[in-house]
Amino acid sequence: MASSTALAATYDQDGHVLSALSEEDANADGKLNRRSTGVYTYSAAGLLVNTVSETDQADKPTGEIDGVIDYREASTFEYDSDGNLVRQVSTAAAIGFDSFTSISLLEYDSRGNVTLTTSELFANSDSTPLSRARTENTYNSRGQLVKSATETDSDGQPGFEQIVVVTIVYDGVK
Ligand SMILES: [Ca+2]
Ligand SMILES: [Ca+2]
Repeated sequence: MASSTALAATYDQDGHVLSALSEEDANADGKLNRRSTGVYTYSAAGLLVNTVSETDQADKPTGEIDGVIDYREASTFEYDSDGNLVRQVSTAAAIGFDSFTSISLLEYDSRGNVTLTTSELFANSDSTPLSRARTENTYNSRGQLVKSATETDSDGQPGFEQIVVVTIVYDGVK
């Protein structure tokens, strides 16, 4: 069974993608079974600040889309004065079902290495997260990652129930 996928995109004068289109005809019968669009927005400094993607998808690859969006995802990105990403909020939803929002915060050292990442996942507008994670990174004098400790909480009870620590040793570096 042949399939065809068509891709198209538009760009601004700096080469940033502004919009994207993807169409799929999995059984090459001339009827699309999936159509996705993306829209991208940038700050004056050229940093990506907002994305929205929408998908219209048939029930099966041999089916045909109906023009009604089935899945939508939107993200916003915030940066510090050095242009490092410090906050990302993404919401995804299959239309008619629960939506899920993830909020991630990042902190950096003076070299621009990520020292702390926290993320939380929420269903709908619930104030209590379904799950959350916190990763703390430690670097040596050369700026190489030597330790990464991740705590995760996904049981709905206060407190993190799992901790994973990874340590990395480099030859000849103290
Ligand atoms: Ca088709
Ligand atoms: Ca649809």
